[in-house]
Amino acid sequence: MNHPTNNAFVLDWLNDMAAMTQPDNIVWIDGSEEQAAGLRAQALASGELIQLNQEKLPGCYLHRTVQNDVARVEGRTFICTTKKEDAGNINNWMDPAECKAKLTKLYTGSMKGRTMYVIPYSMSIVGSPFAKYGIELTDSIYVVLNMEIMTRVGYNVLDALGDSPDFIKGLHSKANLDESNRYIVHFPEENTIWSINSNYGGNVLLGKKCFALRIASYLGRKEGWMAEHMLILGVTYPDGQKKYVTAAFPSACGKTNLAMLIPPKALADKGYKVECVGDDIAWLRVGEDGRLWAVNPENGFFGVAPGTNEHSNPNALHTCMKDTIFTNVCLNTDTNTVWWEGLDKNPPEHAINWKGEPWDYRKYDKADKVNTSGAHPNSRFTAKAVNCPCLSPAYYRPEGVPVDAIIFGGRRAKTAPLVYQSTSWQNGAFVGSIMASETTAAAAGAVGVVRRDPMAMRPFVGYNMGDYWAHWLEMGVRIPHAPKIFHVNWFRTDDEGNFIWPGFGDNLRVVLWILDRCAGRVGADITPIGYVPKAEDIDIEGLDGITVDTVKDLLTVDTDAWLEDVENIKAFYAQVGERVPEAMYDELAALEARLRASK
Ligand code: OXD
Ligand code: MN
Repeated sequence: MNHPTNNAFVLDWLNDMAAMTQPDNIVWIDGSEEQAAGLRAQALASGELIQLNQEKLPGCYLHRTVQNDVARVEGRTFICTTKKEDAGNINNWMDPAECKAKLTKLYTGSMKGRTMYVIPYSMSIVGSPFAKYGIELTDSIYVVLNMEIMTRVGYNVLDALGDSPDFIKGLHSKANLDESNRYIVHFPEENTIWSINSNYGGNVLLGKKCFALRIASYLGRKEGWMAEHMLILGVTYPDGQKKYVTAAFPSACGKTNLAMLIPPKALADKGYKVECVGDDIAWLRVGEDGRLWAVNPENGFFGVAPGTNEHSNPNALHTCMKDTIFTNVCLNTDTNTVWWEGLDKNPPEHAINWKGEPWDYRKYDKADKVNTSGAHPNSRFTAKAVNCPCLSPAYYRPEGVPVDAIIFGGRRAKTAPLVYQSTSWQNGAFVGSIMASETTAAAAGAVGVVRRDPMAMRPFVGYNMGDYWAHWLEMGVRIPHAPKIFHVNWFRTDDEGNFIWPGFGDNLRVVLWILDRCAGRVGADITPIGYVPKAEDIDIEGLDGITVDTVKDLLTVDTDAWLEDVENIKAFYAQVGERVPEAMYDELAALEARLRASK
């Protein structure tokens, strides 16, 4: 067979993987629209894709996964380093040789009767100093078509790679989608990812979580840069000045919404504009100017559909109105269009739910969403970045954007104030390490169950969490003009459990305070946890129902709640284990001492 590359490392590996999986054919993916159209036609014929109304949703398709394969599977995700302690206590670990032996049995013959697709792809712009290359082998057309949206696919990647061994080897097989043999495993020491028995995006689009976070975080530590679970947002001031922030929130806490926000009228009237550079992943490097620079290594958005609407995120809604693959949403059979919970208040009369069954919206029960909703709660859209109305021109810049502020955030009903600023890079890294989200009554029944999710990276660090924190601390020393680090919480509730802060576009008001702090334009009050705004410095012009007193309330620091949190943090640090840097324990002790002194 003719290969589009002579790279011996690529060809030898491909031969080995093909010998194991035994596909009938091997097809190289060249990135052309012509080839993609042929694959779509095959997927339509097999039922893997359903064509949607091409007038209303041009280039859009629907895919349904099997019912037990609808989300990332953290319990079956492994980091296979030679030494267990290098993966750490927060990751699942398997010995690399044992893991390969076990999975080899599952992969053997798994592609018999199928085609193996070879996808050369780039994370970030091909040829740019940030770019890293990968090749994914897969037996899923769905994966090929999604990868063509989410990454930059084509033979130019092979040209850029030349005869180098420096690429990430990804092997994916749907096999027979057997849940009990589903594995997502990473060999960071060998630049290798193996995924089997799933066909759900987060487990199988290997460029995303597997490469751009787990493997890249490992490489970042080795090479002196950072791979983070962060959106990248640009703010343009009325005088034309542009500033950029990155923000890390746990999954499903509104990163895509913040990344694409529309300024509230009062701020839009003053001339503020917002642009999206990325919604999920940032790769960060120190620039020649001594600042931290960020790129979005992806080429599309793999967004959660439910809750996306004209109010929460009109830009995302417009982005997915064309060239989009929807997964596990509800099909309106009258119009052949899609619907999901929270899209609008008009569920379709005639519909097929995410399971592929006729659906009656009258039977919807909030307490049993998975079984009664039209769209699965984790249903998704895979949409092209170029179709986003607020995509930043800086998205196309190989060098990325300079970062003024890093924002951490969680979903905390009471503890965290609307916003606070750390007192130094080290203190900011500590703030990231203690990030947490709480379940609320609305979401899960039990209020106040805290899940610690450091830097929103708990499921995505490709090595020991303690070493990851040490890397954060080291990076602070290496960045002469480091961004300032903040923490936000949009989710404080009143005594009835209602959110106090309006969120969505109005979050820009908080981002502007953050940028004012970075520019030294505004003062703040020091508290035991860090700097908190003076309530009158948050611009609330045009905001209904929110007064300076409401903002004051949102900014209070509840010492007792924080002291309780300190105990929870101690337990988490103990779980992370021996490699927690001393400096983090110093920060924790100092926080506790300040809280006690303030009582
Ligand atoms: C996630 C995602 O789970 O981005 O974080 O899909
Ligand atoms: Mn994510």
